[in-house]
Amino acid sequence: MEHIGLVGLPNSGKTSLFNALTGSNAQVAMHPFTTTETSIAIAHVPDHRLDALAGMSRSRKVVHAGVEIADIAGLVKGASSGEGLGNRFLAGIREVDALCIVLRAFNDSEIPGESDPVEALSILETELVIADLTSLETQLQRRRKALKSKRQDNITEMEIEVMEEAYSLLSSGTPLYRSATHDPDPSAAARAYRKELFLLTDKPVFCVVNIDEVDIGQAAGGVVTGLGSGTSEGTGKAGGDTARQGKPEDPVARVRDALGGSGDVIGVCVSLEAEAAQLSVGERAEMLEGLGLGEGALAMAARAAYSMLNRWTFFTTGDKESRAWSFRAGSTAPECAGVIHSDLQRGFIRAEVIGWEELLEAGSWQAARQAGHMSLVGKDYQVQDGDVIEIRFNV
Ligand SMILES: Nc1nc2c(ncn2[C@@H]2O[C@H](COP(=O)(O)OP(=O)(O)OP(=O)(O)O)[C@@H](O)[C@H]2O)c(=O)[nH]1
Ligand SMILES: [Mg+2]
Repeated sequence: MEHIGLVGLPNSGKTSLFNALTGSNAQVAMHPFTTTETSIAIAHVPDHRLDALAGMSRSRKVVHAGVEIADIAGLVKGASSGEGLGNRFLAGIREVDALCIVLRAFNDSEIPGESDPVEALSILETELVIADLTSLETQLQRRRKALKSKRQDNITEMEIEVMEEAYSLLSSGTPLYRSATHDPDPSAAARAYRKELFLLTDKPVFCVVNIDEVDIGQAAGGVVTGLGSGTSEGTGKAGGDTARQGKPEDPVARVRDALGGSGDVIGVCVSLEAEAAQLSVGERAEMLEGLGLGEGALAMAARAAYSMLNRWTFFTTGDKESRAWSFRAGSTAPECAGVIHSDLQRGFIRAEVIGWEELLEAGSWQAARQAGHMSLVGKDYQVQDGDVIEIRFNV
């Protein structure tokens, strides 16, 4: 399961977001550093395609894909040299596959903390870069020494090169995820090796800008959408800009500019989403709809995380269960079968595949098969996002 860490300054709303995403009840408070230890919980990824398929199959059970979320202690300027909770954030971040940077843009004079999201982003990036530099320096020294004394002859030039390249980027203040040159098309070996360095900024990022309630009302459907490099950027920007006439520039747009395309940026009013998350599914949909928030931020955040991690979803459906399975984009049918169970991959014979929309149109598996809409695919088939699959196997 993918693992995403929430990173941000104190009082940016990380724990509130964590609770909303995972249905947890971790402590939220106005004082800084409320969270001191990392907590981890699973967020179910809302998916309307799965709901529709489950409805069609009258499934007794519906299983959404999940993603693991870690709520990490806040960090402040100087954290890498001991300010605030110091390096407590490091352990939490090392483990995750991707970073969700939470930036406060809501104003509340009673709650201390930075409320300029661009300033916050710059502080966070500086701390992450310093932490990476420190860790890389130690690793480089160790490697150079080993190379010199020939104690360890399995260190290659490539490895030193990868380290030095990363070092020079970080020294110029650039988080690795911002560097296009860092990742044009490194060899598989270089890529694998870089992962072993466990650098914090060598992970994909996306930003959640925690906006004010008033801004949602004014920018209904605008500010809240717009996955930076993704599908709805146009509408997101347009909505935000027109809605904010006479106001300072849209904080989401400002963060998007500051991040320069290195990750998706989503505006979320975390306090509202947290409230909505307490409601039943029906009431929640009603509340979000009433506020012009559509499906809400949780689904959007999950999608941003998925696209960032290069994950797609396939489905299985039947009267017993409908289920969403997450897989690495580009996987073959047997690899996807292996996501369900290793036996299915080992004994894979072929699979019946149909797009989720086509299946819904047909009305049932049976009807789709009779109408000849089902494809019978072999081991080379590359599974597409939204495919519904039935696997034939024999072990
Ligand atoms: N007005 C407003 N307040 C919010 C919003 N999100 C969070 N808060 C408040 O901000 C304070 C801090 O929220 P938390 O979720 O505890 O923030 P955190 O980032 O986890 O803070 P630390 O654990 O201290 O790093 C609480 O009083 C929340 O109620 C929001 O969208 N609007
Ligand atoms: Mg917290």
